[in-house]
Amino acid sequence: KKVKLIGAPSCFGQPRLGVDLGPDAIRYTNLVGRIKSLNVDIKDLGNIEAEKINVEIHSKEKNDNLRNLEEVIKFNEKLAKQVDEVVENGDFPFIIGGDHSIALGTLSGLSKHYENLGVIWYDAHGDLNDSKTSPSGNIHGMPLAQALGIGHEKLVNLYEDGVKIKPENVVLIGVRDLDEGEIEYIKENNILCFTMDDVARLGIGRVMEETVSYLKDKTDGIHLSLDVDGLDPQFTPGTGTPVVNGITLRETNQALTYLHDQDVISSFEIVEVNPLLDEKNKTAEVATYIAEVFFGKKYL
Ligand code: DIR
Ligand code: MN
Ligand code: MN
Ligand code: MN
Repeated sequence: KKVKLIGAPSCFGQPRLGVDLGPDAIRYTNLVGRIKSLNVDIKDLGNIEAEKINVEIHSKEKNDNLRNLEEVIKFNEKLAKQVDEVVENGDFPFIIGGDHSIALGTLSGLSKHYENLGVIWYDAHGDLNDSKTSPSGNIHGMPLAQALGIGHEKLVNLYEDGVKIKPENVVLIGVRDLDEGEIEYIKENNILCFTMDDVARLGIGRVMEETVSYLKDKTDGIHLSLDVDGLDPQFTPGTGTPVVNGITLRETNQALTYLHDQDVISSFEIVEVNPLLDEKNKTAEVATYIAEVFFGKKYL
C-alpha cells in the first residue's frame, strides 16, 4: 500500500485564523522525508484548494448557528473527492488539517468504500453537536454528528450517497469537554467513550486493547481521527481549543505503537494544528512525531 498525503488547509470550521496553515507547518518539519525513512512509500498530493478567506468577516458570520457553512461545504466536497480517489486506487489516505470540520470530507469520501467503517475519535471533545446543540456555531464541533447522520442536510449529504457511520462503530478516546447535547447523544446511542477518567483508571494500553477488540470484527476498515487537542496542551499548545488534563505524549506514543502493530487502521487524519497559536512550531513537530510512530517508528 502507498500512503497518499493530503493537506486540508481549512479554517472555516472555527473562528481562529492560522489553522489553515497547519498542513504546511507540519510539512516544514520534514514530515515526508521522515516517513520515507521508515521505509514507507509516501507521496504528497499537495493541498486541497480552499475558498479565499475573508479576514474581516471570518470569525463574525454565523448563519443559523453554522459559521461559514458554504465554505465548509465547498471545501469538504473537494476533500471527499480526493479521499475517494485515493481509496479507489487502493492507497492509504493520510490527511493533515486544518480544523476538524475536514473530518466530514474525509468520512464522506471514505463512506462509499466501506459498509461498516469504524471510527476512532482521539480528541478532548466529542464533536457531536449540531446547529441546535452547539454553543459556538463552529462546525469543527459537529463533524462526528454529521458522519452519524445528524445535522444540516447539506453537510450530511455532502458527497454522493452521503455519510453513514453507525454509532456502534465509533469510539471516543480522551474526552474531557462535552456539551449538554453531546452527553445526551452519547448516552442515548450507547457510544463507547473513554473519557480522561477512563484513560487514568484503565491506562492507555487497556483503552486501546478494548477499542480494537470492540471494533475489529464488526468493521471493514477503521479511520483514526486525531485532534491534537486530545493531547495535553503542554505537548500541543498550538491549537484553537486546548483543554487541561489531556493525554500525554508518552501515552499517545503507546497508543499509536499499538495501532501500528495491530495493523487495523485504514485511514488517518491529524487535525487542529495552528502554527499562529504555537511556540516555535512545537505542535507541528509533535504531529509529525505522532505520524512517525503511527507509520512504524520504534525505540528498538
Ligand atoms: C465545543 C468545542 N464543543 C463546540 N469543540 C471543539 O464548539 O462545539 N472541538 N473545540 O474540537
Ligand atoms: Mn475535534
Ligand atoms: Mn478537540
Ligand atoms: Mn511495522
